Amino acid sequence: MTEETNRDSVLKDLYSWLDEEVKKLNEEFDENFRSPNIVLSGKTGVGKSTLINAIFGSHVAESGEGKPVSQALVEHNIPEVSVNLFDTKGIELDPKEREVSRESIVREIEKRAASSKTEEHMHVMWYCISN
Ligand SMILES: Nc1nc2c(ncn2[C@@H]2O[C@H](COP(=O)(O)OP(=O)(O)OP(=O)(O)O)[C@@H](O)[C@H]2O)c(=O)[nH]1
Ligand SMILES: [Mg+2]
Repeated sequence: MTEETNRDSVLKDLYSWLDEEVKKLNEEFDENFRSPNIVLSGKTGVGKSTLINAIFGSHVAESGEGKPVSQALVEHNIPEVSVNLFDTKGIELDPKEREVSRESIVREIEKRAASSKTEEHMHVMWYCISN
């Protein structure tokens, strides 16, 4: 075998191995990210709970104005929509209240990150802002 054909053969094997690996990663991705976990954060009253209700097309999260409504991190899901949405206590001007919101989110992310199952991890954060 010449040096050139030997190199071609090694490259062919390498491409075929890479192809298999990418296929496996894609399969794993499709399996694990069927239902991504998304945590919503943002200032009080910005519309986090309203956005969750709009995505699900049903009233799952309490919303309203005037005073902070959502007081804790709460998971919402419905069988028809393949996402798990996590509503959170809004970020307030008061530093103590703000810390309560931050801590509850960090605690949830860390708890989930400790799992060996990637489908249990928190995958995305939506930081909601108002214009
Ligand atoms: N005009 C308008 N009003 C909105 C929109 N999104 C939310 N609202 C209103 O804003 C108010 C607050 O909405 P919520 O969804 O309760 O806000 P939140 O971020 O969950 O608030 P907290 O739970 O208190 O932190 C409600 O009266 C909603 O109807 C929007 O896109 N446009
Ligand atoms: Mg809310």
